[in-house]
Amino acid sequence: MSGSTQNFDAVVIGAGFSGMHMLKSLRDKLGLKVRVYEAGETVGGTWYWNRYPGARCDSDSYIYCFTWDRQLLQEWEWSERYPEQPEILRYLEHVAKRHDLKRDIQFNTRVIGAEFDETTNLWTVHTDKGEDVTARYLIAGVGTLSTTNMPSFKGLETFKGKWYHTSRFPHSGVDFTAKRVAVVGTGATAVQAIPEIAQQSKQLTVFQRTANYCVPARNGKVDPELVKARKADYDAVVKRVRESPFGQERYAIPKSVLETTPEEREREFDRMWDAGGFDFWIANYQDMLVDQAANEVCADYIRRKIRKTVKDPSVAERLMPKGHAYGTKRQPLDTNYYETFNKDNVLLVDASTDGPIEEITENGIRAGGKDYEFDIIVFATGFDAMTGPLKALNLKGRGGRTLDQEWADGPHTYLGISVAGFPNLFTITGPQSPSVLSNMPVSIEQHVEWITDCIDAMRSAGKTTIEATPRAQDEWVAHVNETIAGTLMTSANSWYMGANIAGKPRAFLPYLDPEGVGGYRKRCDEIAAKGYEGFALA
Ligand code: NA7
Repeated sequence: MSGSTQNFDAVVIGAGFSGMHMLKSLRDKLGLKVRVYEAGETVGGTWYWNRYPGARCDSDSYIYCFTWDRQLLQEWEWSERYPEQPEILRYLEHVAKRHDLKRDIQFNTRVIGAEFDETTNLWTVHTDKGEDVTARYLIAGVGTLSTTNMPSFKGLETFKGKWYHTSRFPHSGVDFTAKRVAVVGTGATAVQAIPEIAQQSKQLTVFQRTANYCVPARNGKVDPELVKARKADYDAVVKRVRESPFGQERYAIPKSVLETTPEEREREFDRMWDAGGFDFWIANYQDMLVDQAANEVCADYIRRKIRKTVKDPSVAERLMPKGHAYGTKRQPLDTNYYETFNKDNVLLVDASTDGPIEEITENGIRAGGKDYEFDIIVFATGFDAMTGPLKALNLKGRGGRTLDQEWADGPHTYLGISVAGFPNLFTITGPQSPSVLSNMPVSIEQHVEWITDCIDAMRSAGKTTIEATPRAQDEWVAHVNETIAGTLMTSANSWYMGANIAGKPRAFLPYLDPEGVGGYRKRCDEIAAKGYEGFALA
């Protein structure tokens, strides 16, 4: 270490929703000296990187924002029900300016490693700019869906056209006019992008590996009276979402779908379908995700919708999900997704019926023995979710142990906030916390508040380190796995299960608290109230 090494109380990695709030909280509430490192050239995280056509949030804008700035909740006017990527980025820029956050954020700088020094009890953090700094606390706000999954397609380097991954789209945009375009993937990202690209391009071919169950978003302007009512009621709104099952004002129907008459459930399904958004997924009948027969009733409704919307019966058949239960993969929200396949310039190539992608050629894609020619290929192939961004940090805990070693068979954390053997490391919305199963800002704020209180309590008590005990961690991992084992979620090849990445261990990555994000919050608060039960403080 050189004599000029800078020392901070805390280093925060990432300047998205998590890192921005963490900085605000540690700096302005606790008075800590904080440095944030951010790989992008400005704030925004996921909303800085994901610029593909149609990129927008799937949570309603009135709850997809910071709630710690109550004044801003009143002042900010979202233009639509679901904010579009540029609008969210504008919002985050505004917050950064309003709270003077950028002076403590170093942009265009990626953290490439950090190790815990067992003699000084400090983390040394290394960046790609050649800096080494030390910090007592290391806080990862690296996001859950930020490590791009770009499968190694044979022949990609030979393709003469242009290709892009949705999560790394050019800032200047892509001109699809008069172009023959391929989209690979049909996850939540592709479902947003496909209708937009179909409108802009000459010809669009969609390569589908697994058909998805999509439900309508029903985006649009929000009734000004409703906006007004929500603003007048924001304290209660915030309380409700914090205590809710999924960080939204959505609650399951407390009844088995199998106990309803066909007419009754059809009415309920129609209501949810017409309302749009996540209702059909997380406010459906309570046994939808635990009982195969109940699930099939819900799945059947969506299949009937697909059949009705898509004019060509053979295309409709191929768009119909088979082989996984409804809701076990991330719910895509769509705007004219199924309708897009009625357009003359849109072709569906389905891996199971038309044959899988074999290779990328000079001129396009070969699938099922057939050659398709393209000017542009868009890969909407997702992310190495949750564990990927943390592993990429190359952290070394006690004894030089790495997360690759600790997590060889899937994540091991305590509460999704802490990892045994990695003292003073906090992971905002880390694996085995509700995170991606909730409206993200709600879970981010909960972790940021908890971490801030924890550091404050440590400082008051004169403690230098906090770390999860191996026993508490083992019990938490067992609890996370037991909880999900009673559902259908483990049956799908989803990114929740790590199944989208070759060689990734099969393990459920988030945590589904039976009592929702409200129950999880209570658990975390009780643990803190009991003097950080399950943690060792020294
Ligand atoms: P997803 O949901 O992981 O979707 C990726 C899509 O790409 C999905 O349809 C995959 O098929 C497909 N895929 C992945 N690898 C391949 C290969 N090698 N060949 C063909 N097709 C492939 O990512 P998204 O970006 O859509 O969404 C991620 C989250 O971001 C989203 O859920 C929101 O939370 C925000 P598969 O289903 O694996 O068969």
